[in-house]
Amino acid sequence: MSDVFPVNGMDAVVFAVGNARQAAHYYSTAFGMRLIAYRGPENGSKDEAAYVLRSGSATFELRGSIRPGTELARHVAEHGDGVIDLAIEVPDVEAAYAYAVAQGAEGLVEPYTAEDEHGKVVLAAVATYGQTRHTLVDRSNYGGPYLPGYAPAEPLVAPPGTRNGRLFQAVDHCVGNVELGKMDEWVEFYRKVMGFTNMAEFIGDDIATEYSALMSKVVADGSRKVKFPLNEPAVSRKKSQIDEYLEFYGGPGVQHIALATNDILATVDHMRAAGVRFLDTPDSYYDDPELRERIGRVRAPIEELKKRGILVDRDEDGYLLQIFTQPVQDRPTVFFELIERHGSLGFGKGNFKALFEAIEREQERRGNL
Ligand code: TYF
Ligand code: FE
Repeated sequence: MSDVFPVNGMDAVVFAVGNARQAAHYYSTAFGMRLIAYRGPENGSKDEAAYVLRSGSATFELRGSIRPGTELARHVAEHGDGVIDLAIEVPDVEAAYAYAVAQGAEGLVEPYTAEDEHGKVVLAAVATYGQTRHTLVDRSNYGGPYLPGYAPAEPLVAPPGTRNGRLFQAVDHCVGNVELGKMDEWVEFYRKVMGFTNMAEFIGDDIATEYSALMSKVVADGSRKVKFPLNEPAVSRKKSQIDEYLEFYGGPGVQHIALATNDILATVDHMRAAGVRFLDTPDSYYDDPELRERIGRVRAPIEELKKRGILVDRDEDGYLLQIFTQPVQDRPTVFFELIERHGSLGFGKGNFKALFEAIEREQERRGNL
């Protein structure tokens, strides 16, 4: 079957932040990312400063307004720091945009070509949940550091002292929170507009009412390079973590970005030492004989995982190690996940109970449960 909406992978995750200069410092020191490009008043950008950081194939762009009254300043005032764009690399922007809009997507930016001495990039954008967008990017004829208009930049700090000088190598998945009752509409949006299909992993009614207080489904492109889980709050005994997000973000938006690492132990050690806080996992998780039996042998001693609070899940294809940060800004909104996959294509279904209990302990500490 031919792919109606071929994609090459995630292009960049674009953040709107209150202070891009300081955010660039945080993602450099704490996440081990390398500054590669910059756009600001020094090179023709009157209203914004933007810092582009890279780790392996993962690219983050951090954008801050340098004046009052800009669209970006308003976005940050309304939502706090957050993700405004999950950019997707596609082989043919014109075709992808035309297909998406014909299938009912709201077009935000018509296809156009940006050019400089490094070549050409074709760009367009469509709207998704909340104030979030998907920019569609074809950079196959471009050799510059990021996009035309951005100057190359030197790293802010020395790379982390890990084996390959980085803490993660790719964006594994990007999760969106949508309003109550809207999850299936957004699943349908990605099916219609991008030809994405539902992956097997989901949190249905049964799990939701028992402990998770959310429902979740995962959509992915045909090649599984781009994976977008979607959450909605569930009506349960407690206030859903998704309601807390929607209240503090001021509507739907990106909840977490999962970063793929091949040494989660070293990554967690570096990030913790740099001041990143993670969700705690009680010792009972590791001492549960049923869990020990189910996960079998993994590449590190359980004691080492326990020390760091790293979770383990196993399915028919293999296993994964994962851990979640606390929210990374003042508002209880966006957080990160670190994931080390060994065959498993899942999202840690076996950890949902322990994970959601940990999230609820934090919600309670914030007085939002
Ligand atoms: O992406 C996922 O599905 C997992 C589990 O609020 C998850 O990381 C799902 C919902 C949530 C936190 C984590
Ligand atoms: Fe996740």
